[in-house]
Amino acid sequence: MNLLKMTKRAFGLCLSVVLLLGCGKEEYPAVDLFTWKAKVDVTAKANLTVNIENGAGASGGEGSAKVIDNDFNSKFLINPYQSNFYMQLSFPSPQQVASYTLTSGGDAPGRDPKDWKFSGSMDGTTWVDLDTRAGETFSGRNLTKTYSFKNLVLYNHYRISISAVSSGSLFQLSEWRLIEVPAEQQ
Ligand SMILES: [Ca+2]
Repeated sequence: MNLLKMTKRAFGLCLSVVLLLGCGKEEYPAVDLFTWKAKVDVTAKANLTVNIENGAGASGGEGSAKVIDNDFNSKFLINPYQSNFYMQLSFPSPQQVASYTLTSGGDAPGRDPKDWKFSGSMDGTTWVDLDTRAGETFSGRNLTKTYSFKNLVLYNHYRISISAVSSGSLFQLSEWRLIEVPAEQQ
C-alpha cells in the first residue's frame, strides 16, 4: 500500500467518523428543547384485586382480569353488583397517577358505573380521595372516557369504589386503565 492509498483510506475513515459523530464537537441549544414528557399507561405494572369477583373467577370469561387486558372486546362482569364494590390496582413500587380511563361494556348500558370515587393509598389501609364522580353516563358501547385530576404523590395502591351503576343489579366494564401524567401536563 503506497502513501497515497494510505492517506486516502485515513481521510475516508475520518470522514466516516465525522458523519457519524457530527463534526466531532458537541453543540448545545441556548434553550431547553426537551422538557416535554409523555403521559404513560402504567396499568400493566400493577396487580388487580377486587372485593366482588365474577362467579367464574378472575380468569373466567368475564372475570376481573378482563378489565385490565387492554382489549375493549372483553369485559369484567359481576352479578349481583353491590354498592360497596371496588377494584384496586397495586404497584410493586410507588407510582404517580393523575388520570384514568373507563371503557363501557359492549352491551346493556344499565350495567355501566354511574357514581364512584378514585383514591390513592400508601399502605392499602388509609385512603386519600383523588377524584369523585356522580351521575356519569356512557353514551356508547365500548366507549372510553378519561378522568383527570391533579396529583404529584406516588401511591402504592389506587382504588375505584363504585357506589352506583346506571340501573339494575349487574356491573360490567371493558377496561380500567391508570395513566401517569407529568406535572406540567396536569
Ligand atoms: Ca378488556
